[in-house]
Amino acid sequence: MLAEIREVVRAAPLFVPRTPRGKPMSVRMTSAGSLGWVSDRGGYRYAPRHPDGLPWPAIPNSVLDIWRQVSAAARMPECCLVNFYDQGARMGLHQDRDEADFTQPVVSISLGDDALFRVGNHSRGGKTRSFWLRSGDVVVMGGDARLTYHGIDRIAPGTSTLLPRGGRINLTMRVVSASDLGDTPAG
Ligand SMILES: O=C(O)CCC(=O)C(=O)O
Ligand SMILES: [Mn+2]
Repeated sequence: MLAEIREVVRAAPLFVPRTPRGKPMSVRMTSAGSLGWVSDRGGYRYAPRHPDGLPWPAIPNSVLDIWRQVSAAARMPECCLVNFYDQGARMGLHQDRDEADFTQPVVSISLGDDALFRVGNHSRGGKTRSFWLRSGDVVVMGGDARLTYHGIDRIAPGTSTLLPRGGRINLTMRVVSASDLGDTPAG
């Protein structure tokens, strides 16, 4: 899987996304699939091309195999977002809600250093729980958990030897577009 992700990053280099207010995020990211997640002054959205203008590479088979094994979903993912965390990177609490079909799960794969994953509620605030995600861990955010707030407080440098220069890769597979079965609300 790592070799396939390296191919993705060769074709679609990691970039530093900016929040809609212009603040650089601490993770570097890229995507595979027909749509990739991007963020800049234009807002959070899925786009058919990398910021450099090239189409995103295909989602690797090893990654799709995990989706098939754990998702029990009728649809296949259209995006595999690739996040790279170096020592100081984190990701604030957020919901994944730029997709049109919340009946489909988000499936996350962790590779490399351990990360402290925080899970909250369906709205901001309230009690949260934290878990260490280790290399090889897979998290399915589906059903009632599809829209829970989540984030990464920090990574623990030096806890994995998978990546020669350390750090953490997180892959999240997402179904982005509305279902064409007509069983979800229009829009
Ligand atoms: O790095 C992680 O485990 C979570 C990533 C995430 O929540 C996201 O990319 O939306
Ligand atoms: Mn997320």
